[in-house]
Amino acid sequence: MRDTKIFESVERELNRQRNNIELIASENFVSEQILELAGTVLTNKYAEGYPSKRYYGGCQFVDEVENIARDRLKELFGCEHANVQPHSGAQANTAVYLALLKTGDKVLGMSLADGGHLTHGHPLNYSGINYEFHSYGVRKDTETIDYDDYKKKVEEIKPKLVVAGASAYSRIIDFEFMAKVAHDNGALFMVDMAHIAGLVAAGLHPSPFPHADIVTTTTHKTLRGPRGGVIMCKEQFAADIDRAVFPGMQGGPLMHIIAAKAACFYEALQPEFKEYAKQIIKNTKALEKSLKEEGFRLVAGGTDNHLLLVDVKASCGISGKKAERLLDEINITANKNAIPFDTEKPFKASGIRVGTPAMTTKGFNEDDFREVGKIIAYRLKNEETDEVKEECLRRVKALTDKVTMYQDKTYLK
Ligand code: DSN
Repeated sequence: MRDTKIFESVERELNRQRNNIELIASENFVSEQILELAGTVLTNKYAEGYPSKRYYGGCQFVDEVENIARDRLKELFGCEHANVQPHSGAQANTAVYLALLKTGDKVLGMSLADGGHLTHGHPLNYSGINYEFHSYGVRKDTETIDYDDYKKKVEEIKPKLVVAGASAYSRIIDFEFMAKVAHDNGALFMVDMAHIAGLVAAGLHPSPFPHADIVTTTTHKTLRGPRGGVIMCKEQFAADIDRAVFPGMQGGPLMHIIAAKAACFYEALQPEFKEYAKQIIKNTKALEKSLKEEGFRLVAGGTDNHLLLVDVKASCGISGKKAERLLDEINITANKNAIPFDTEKPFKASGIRVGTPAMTTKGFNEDDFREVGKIIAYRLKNEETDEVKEECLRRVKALTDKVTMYQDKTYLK
C-alpha cells in the first residue's frame, strides 16, 4: 500500500526546492542520474567490509561500484588512498580521530565561533568530549585566520593532530603554511575541505594535497553529490583509516549512496564541472558587490569562495534569526550564523550565511545574483509590511521563473 502521507510531504519539499532561491552555502542540487542512483536497488544489499573482503555473499556487483567510486575519487584529487563509506562528514571526521588518536590526546582545530565546525572540537560534540581540543581562530581586525596565533598555539600546545577547514569562512585557507607548522612540530595535519571540495576539484582553491596527511569531505556541498562523506589519506594511514570506518564506526555501507558518489566524482571530472565552479565564484563576487553597494557589512570584507557572511546586526540592526525568517517569508532560504566575536547567542546570531552553489547549479548568473543582493537589502532594510513582502515575492518569482530544476520528471509517481 502506497504511503501517500509521506509522499505528500516529499512533494511539498520538491516544490520548495523548485520555487525558492536556495542560498544555504552547504546545499546543492544533484543531477538526475545521482538522484536515480540514490534510489536504486543497491539499498537492499549488505556489504560489510571492503571490495573482495566482505562479510556477505553476493557482493560482486557492489564491489564493482565501490572500486569505481574509490578509483574516481583518487583520480579527482590525486590522493593515494580513498575510503568512500562514511555516511556523513561528521562520521568521516570521527573515524579519522578514532584512527589516529587515543582518548585525551591533544588536538588543535578552528573554533566553531570563528567559522569552524562542531566536529572540530566543540565541547558538546564527540570530538570535544573525547579529546583535549584547543582552538585557533580569526583576527579581530581582519576577521581572517590568525596564522601567527595558530603557529604560536601549535608550538605551545604540541597537539598530536591539527584540523584545518571551516564551515563559515569566506577566504582562502593557506593549507601549505598550516601543514608546515604542524609537521615542524610533530603533529599530523588533517583538512576537512567539505565546503570547498568542489572548488578544490576544479583547481579554484589551493588543494590540501599533498600537504595534508588526511583529507575528509562531504560529497553534497560544492562537490554536488549525494549526502555523505569520504576520507582520503596517504597510503601509510590507509589500513588504520579503513579499520576505523569499518568495523570501528560503521556497519554496512550505503551502497546506493556509494553508487551516487561514484557518479558525483565522474561528473566532477568533466570539463563542465570546472565551468560550474568558476561560475560559483563569479556569482559570489556579484552578490558581494551588490550587498556592499546596499551598505551591508561583510565579515572578512568579502569573499574568495562560494559563501559570504553578512553582519545583519551591524547593517540593519536585526538578528540573524530575524533575517532568516524575513527571507524565508519571501522564498529565499538562508541560515542565521554567528559571526566572529558575536555578542549574540548562536541561536539568535548577528549574521546570516549565504552561498551561491545551489543557484549556480540551477543556472543563475551574475545579473541574477546582483538582483538577489538587492532583494535581500529591500527586505531586510525596510519595515515588515505586506507591500514590501509582496514586492519581494514578485521579484523572487521573476528570478526563479527563469530557471528550472527537476521539472521533467515527477520523481514521485
Ligand atoms: N552543517 C554543515 C553546514 O551547513 O555548513 C556543515 O556540516
